[in-house]
Amino acid sequence: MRTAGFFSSCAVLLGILRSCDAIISGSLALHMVLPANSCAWTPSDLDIYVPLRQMCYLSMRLECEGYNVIRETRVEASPYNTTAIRSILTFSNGTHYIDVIVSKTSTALSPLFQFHSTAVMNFISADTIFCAYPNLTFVHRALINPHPVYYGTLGFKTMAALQKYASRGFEFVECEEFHHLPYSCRSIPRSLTDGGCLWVQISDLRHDLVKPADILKCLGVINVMWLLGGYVCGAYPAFLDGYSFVFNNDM
Ligand SMILES: *[C@@H]1O[C@H](CO)[C@@H](O)[C@H](O)[C@H]1NC(C)=O
Ligand SMILES: *[C@@H]1O[C@H](CO)[C@@H](O)[C@H](O)[C@H]1NC(C)=O
Ligand SMILES: CC(=O)N[C@H]1CO[C@H](CO)[C@@H](O)[C@@H]1O
Repeated sequence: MRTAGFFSSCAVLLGILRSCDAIISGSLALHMVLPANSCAWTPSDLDIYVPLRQMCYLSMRLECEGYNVIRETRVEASPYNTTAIRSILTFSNGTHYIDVIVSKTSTALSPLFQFHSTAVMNFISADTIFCAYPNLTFVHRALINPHPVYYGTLGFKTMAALQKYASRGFEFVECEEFHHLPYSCRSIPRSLTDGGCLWVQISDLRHDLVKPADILKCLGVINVMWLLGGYVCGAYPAFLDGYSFVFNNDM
């Protein structure tokens, strides 16, 4: 894993992820998901997602590695955008920057399905690499997540993010072009335990196979269900509102 830039070793990072119930998402996770020969860019940023209860511990671990908070942005939700993100902390050691995205819920996973497109619905945990739309992502295709685009007050930021992935070779496609593939239609609900998700174990394979259910338990959830929604395929102007629901033990 290309983390040499941020920590003394990969083991340090995986240890932090494990002890803080945290995940990596964003460019680095996408980079890990794509086959090496199809990926001409290298990620320059590290985004760590963490649940609120582990934020202090994560800060402490990062400080031990020479990183200090240089900026904190609180994210306020409005009635039209119900973001799962509580705040974003930027850490730096002078030369390297790490964004820590703190979720409001009991799991680091909840912001994932509010991202701008399927291209970034991937994560790395201490044990696994996960991809929500492997059929699309592997061929550099992505569906736009309508909710942040239509309701996000940060429309221009979302557009900039989409532009970034377009410049990295992603083509944003219409649902109709791909919805014949299983689990690739915006109008069909998905869940972390359906057959469309790809899980690749990265922890020591000499040990027992780590099942997705165990990984989810470590990350504080039983399941997440989501629907991208948007204009229903072939039924314009019917509009389906997207959602993502987190199921956890506290329910
Ligand atoms: C920040 O951390 C990286 C990785 O450990 C290291 O290579 C770099 O020199 C550090 N920067 C400073 C200013 O210490
Ligand atoms: C949601 O709205 C609030 C306030 O209107 C804004 O600060 C925040 O950035 C928005 N979030 C997104 C994801 O657009
Ligand atoms: C065409 C294609 O890539 N199909 C794959 C879609 O994803 C499922 C489940 O991950 C695979 O079994 C298919 O082969």
